[in-house]
Amino acid sequence: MESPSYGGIIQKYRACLPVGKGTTVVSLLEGNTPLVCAPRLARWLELPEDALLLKIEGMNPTGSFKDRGMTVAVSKALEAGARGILCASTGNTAASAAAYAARAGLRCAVLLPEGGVAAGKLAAALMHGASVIALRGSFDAALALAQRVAQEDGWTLVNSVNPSRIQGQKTAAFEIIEALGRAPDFQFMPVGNAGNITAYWLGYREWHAALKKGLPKMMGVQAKGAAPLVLGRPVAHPKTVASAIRIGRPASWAAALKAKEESGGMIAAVSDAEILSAWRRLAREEGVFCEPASAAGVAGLIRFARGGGFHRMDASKRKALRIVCILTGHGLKDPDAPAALRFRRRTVDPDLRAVSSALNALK
Ligand code: AN7
Repeated sequence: MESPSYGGIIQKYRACLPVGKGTTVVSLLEGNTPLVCAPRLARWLELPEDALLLKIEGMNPTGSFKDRGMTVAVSKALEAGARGILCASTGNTAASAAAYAARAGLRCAVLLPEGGVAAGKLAAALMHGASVIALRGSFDAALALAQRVAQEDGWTLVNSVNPSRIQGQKTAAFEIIEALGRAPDFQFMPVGNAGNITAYWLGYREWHAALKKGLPKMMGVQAKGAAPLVLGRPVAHPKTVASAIRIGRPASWAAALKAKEESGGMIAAVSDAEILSAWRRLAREEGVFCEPASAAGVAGLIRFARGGGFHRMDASKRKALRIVCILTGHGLKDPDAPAALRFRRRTVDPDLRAVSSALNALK
């Protein structure tokens, strides 16, 4: 059934995507996500109030940006008569693959780093009927194995090394351009396996090639304990509170560096403390609950702004400044993560005085 209004990213951007008349579109109406301003954060960073925008990719059907690429990858897999789809994942790719496979009537298998996947992501993969295999090893080991299984056993790999994934994901850049009427000046985003930064840069460049207008500086952000692109070498045992980007050997390594260099951007690392602080600030002051990995991009922005990164700009440019932060996944994906912030709460008897005194104590 065709949706009467918005029909997902393939319907909207068909002309720019590798789909044909023979492709049966597998969609959950992904994309069309909000671009929300963050005036308090902007003010705190001494930026113009309307300078800062959050692209809420957690509003996609399975709660992360992965759905944009997955609709294309699964539609193509179906068209090709695939036996099933397979991925390695820190969680969001698995949840997305499982949902789109369910919709397509395809089998789905996911290889996950044992103990390294947030509860909401694992729950989704299981609910959608995926075959879940926990691997005693890292995401990087899981991806290497998934690539071999795909080659030898004929599964279609739907990690972002699958070019259809990148094609679908690039549509987020088109949406940002449509919302702003131009590309932003800066885009901050978390980087794990580096598919997303590769896809955005592709989207922005395609638009630029057609219209010859400006391009954003691509500002990729990794967690300090999982920052191979900053260190210039793979990290054997990546560590960070942000489980989604606990990745030591990004598959799209070269493409991420290319995006950084061609755009005049940077790839930086932030500490777990900076990630948690940015994460809490977004939730408390802007009402936006993303997952910790998503807050890494915002932590990178905070570090850049406080280091005077926007000071060297002339006044008129500064006034029109547009900075977009990509919030890649929803906060509810990882309900255990807030424990790291040690919130206070009280348990009391159902009694008016007990509740009043608890309210006072929590002030
Ligand atoms: C919330 O699901 O790699 O740099 O297997 O879930 O394109 O890898 C997730 C990555 C950022 C990093 N934010 O994006 C997976 C997986 C969130 C994520 C990233 C991920 P890439």
